[in-house]
Amino acid sequence: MKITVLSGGVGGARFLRGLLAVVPPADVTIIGNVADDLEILGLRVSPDLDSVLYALAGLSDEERGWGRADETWNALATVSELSGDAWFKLGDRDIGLHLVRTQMLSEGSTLTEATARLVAAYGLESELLPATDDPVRTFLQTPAGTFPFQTWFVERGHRDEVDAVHYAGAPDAAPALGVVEAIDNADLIVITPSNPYVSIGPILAVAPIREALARRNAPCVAVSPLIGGQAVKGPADRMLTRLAGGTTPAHVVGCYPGLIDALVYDEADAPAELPAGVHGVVTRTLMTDADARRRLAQAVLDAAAAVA
Ligand code: FO1
Repeated sequence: MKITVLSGGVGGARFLRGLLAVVPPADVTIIGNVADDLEILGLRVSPDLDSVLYALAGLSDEERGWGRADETWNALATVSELSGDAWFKLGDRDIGLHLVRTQMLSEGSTLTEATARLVAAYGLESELLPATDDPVRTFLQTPAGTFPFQTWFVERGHRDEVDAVHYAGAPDAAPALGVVEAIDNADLIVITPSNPYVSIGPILAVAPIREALARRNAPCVAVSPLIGGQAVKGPADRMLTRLAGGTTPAHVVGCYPGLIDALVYDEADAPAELPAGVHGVVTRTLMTDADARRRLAQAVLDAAAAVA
């Protein structure tokens, strides 16, 4: 069974670890968000692609959720001493990956090619595709001004309420090679438990990707990122409250109009009334350990079987 996963952020990477424990990794194509990407200290950083790479390679820092385990921070300390941009914390090991990616891009490779090389180097069997090779970037409009994603999220600690989300570059962006085919040819499409606005939204903002999902033949199952109406980490709950008017499973479904057939959501949010045509599956969604991750992945497969 071919499974295509739309993934963003830390929740996406955690979910994928569970999924790849219950299905053959070679059956899975991952489409990653790239609108969080940034250029900093001369390096091209793709946080959401890297969260997937590190998670699948068994290299991620489990507690932090981003970056590598056993990290050291010597380069960043020097950046700090020299009054450079140290607000975005790049560890020494992580920097090594950014050096390789940045060199490949500066020599003319696409992000898709650079990512494929990293996937191969780590011996991963799943395919990891950036949603697009074009520069799509998320901007948050807030009462304090409009900020690029990482400025708002990391530098300002996502303290500003969000009035609107913009995906700069999306109207002109083309899907990366293989992305639309992966959706068209999938037997199952999954949307990971990620922030609908800043993790999945930028993928769907690329029109041919959204269109492929809208005309899907395969079931599309989303996992809610909220538990008891609250985000496990990050600003998803505050964003849904302000932008969607609430944090129930129905509000999550409302972020994906016409695009999903089932929503897997937490028992703390049950019972929920979902819009017609969207099947609900209730389970425990907190991914505390390998067992919990596997159970959640299995719930997604069960949801797919129920709506197929
Ligand atoms: N998140 C933070 O909260 N603070 C950081 O300093 C930070 C650095 C960082 C470096 C590399 C990387 O791949 C991710 C990093 N993240 C950091 C996470 C990242 O900003 C977000 O988790 C994602 O962009 C959200 O999808």
